[in-house]
Amino acid sequence: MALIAAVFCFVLVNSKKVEADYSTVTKKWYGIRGKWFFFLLTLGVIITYLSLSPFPIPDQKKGYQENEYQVVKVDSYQWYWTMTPNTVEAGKPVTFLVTSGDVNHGFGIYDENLELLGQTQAMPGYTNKLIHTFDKPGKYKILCLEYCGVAHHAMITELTVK
Ligand SMILES: [Cu+2]
Repeated sequence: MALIAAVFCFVLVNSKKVEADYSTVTKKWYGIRGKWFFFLLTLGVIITYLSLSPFPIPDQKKGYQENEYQVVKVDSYQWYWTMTPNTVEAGKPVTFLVTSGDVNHGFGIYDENLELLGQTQAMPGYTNKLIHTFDKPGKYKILCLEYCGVAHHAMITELTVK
């Protein structure tokens, strides 16, 4: 109670102090603030346009017929993946149809150096489509990107690209 009274008195005493005259300073800087706002707005619009214009990333559909796609059905569960088939060909686009049988998972495709090549969400009751073309044959890893429980880290499988 004494502390509240002390804070109250402190605020009361300090509220009666006369503030310095900042009118010349505020007038100058408020004018600059308006120009600065429009500069940042313009910069934001330019950066947004330049960064979003190449979407979708990458445009895999160019140069392919609809029947040239290899389709891989992906199901995810705590804590494993099922992929049918789990072998695809290099140089031909692969359509991954990704869903989940329980909770949300993250479907991430990694190369041998564990660099992320593509990813999408694996969601219960919904099928997400991810199109990726593998440039070279090899063993690719599928890791979960969304924390989904105690064995999330062990949710790994392999995709063979011939
Ligand atoms: Cu997970």
